[in-house]
Amino acid sequence: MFKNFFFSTVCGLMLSFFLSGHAQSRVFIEDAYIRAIIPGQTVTAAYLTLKNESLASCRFVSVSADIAERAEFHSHVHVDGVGRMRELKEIVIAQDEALEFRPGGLHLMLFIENAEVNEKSRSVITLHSPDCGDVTDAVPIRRKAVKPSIK
Ligand SMILES: [Cu+2]
Repeated sequence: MFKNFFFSTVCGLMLSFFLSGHAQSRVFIEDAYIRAIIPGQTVTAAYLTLKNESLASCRFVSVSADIAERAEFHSHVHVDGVGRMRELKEIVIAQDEALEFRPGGLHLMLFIENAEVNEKSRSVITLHSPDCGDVTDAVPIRRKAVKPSIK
């Protein structure tokens, strides 16, 4: 009786140890898309959810996309009732948190010289973190808005 209790406790501890070990380095991108470039424009935005299921917070200092010459983290702020974008030099995502990049809020700004990239269907986006490593996803370029934008 006592032995059985002892064994199940040890097994339970070992199981939780393995599960937490497995969760390490789990930082990933979900629900990502890039807004198709409007002809004549040289910028577009990418939206995604960044999830941090690792055992530490992660600081991201830069972003890159293979269709863009340059990419930046942007936030949306209202100054005197006018919406403006601000570049963020870094973003931090705490352990077990999800960070949403959504229209009207935090987003990735992609600076694109060549509008022919619209013929592509995807772009590889990579977020660079000195403490958590690179997080990468092949992100679809969305031609049409899925839902009407709220202004
Ligand atoms: Cu922007």
